Amino acid sequence: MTRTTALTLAMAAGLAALAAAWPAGLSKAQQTGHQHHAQPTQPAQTAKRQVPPRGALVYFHYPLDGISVSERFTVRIGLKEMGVAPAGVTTPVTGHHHLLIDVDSIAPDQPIPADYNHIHLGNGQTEVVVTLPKGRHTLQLLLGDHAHVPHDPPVMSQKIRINVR
Ligand SMILES: [Cu+2]
Repeated sequence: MTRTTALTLAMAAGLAALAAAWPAGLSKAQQTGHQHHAQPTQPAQTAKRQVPPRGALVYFHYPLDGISVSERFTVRIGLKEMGVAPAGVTTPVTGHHHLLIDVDSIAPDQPIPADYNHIHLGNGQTEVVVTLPKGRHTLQLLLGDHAHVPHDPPVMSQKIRINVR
């Protein structure tokens, strides 16, 4: 991604999304802001990945694949067969949403990065307002467990393409 994208997103996503849930592994210096939840007590590499129920599905209510949107728009998220819980909550069969913007691939056994391309909805939100530069972008949803680690297999949406006009 370009730096322009990063800066634009920084303004758009705001503190709510970005500060919501830094994964473990970032340095103290990077963990500015707040801690709404307990940090994992183990390194994520050794954490056992949660198994999602049959039929678990995360999907876009909005936007849909192929549409054009204005620069500032709301992403609305749907989830089947599982529940949404804030980061840090270990209730079975729950997770919190992540919006991946222009991300090619992720490491499914690692905590989801927290940066301008990986937006954590760590307070249990099911929608998020984003602002993107004009042009083509991809969006994808990925559920993460209490420690921001994807389930096994990952509960991940289709990658959609949008045009920001
Ligand atoms: Cu997360």
